[in-house]
Amino acid sequence: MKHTTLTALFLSIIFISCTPSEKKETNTNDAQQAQTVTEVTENVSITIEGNDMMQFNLNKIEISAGQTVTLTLKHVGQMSSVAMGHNWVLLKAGTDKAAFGMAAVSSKDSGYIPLDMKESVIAFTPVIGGGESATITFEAPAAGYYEFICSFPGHYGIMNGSFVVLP
Ligand SMILES: [Cu+2]
Repeated sequence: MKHTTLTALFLSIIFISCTPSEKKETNTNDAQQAQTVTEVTENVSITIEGNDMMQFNLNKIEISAGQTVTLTLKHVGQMSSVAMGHNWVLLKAGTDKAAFGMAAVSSKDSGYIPLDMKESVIAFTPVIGGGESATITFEAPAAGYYEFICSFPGHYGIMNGSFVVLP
């Protein structure tokens, strides 16, 4: 009887002492996996869609500093680039997006990128219509908070979002 109790106690000690080390192993594996993912994602691909309802399907994009971004803008609607054109414009931090959007109205010839505000732009796609897509590649700007818009006349108020670059 006493012997059985001792055996049970001994077994449970083994069990208890095993449990933490198993957990540790799992954590190590997690850390290794996370590290592997970080190494692989020096390049990041993002697809953002615009539609005939004047909407982007994303209002936030998050990437990491140092990444090379391949961004595809896809117009999933059917309307033409004249009636419901979309572009994707990443603005430098601190840019007044309303001022940019209003200046863009009279900049049709330059793809609705106002030439006198071009220094406020980090990256941009051409204007596309329904069924079209455009892909651009650019280096992630410094860690921080940025905004993106569609600068087609009248769209920036609805078609905008945050672009976060993690350190
Ligand atoms: Cu648009």
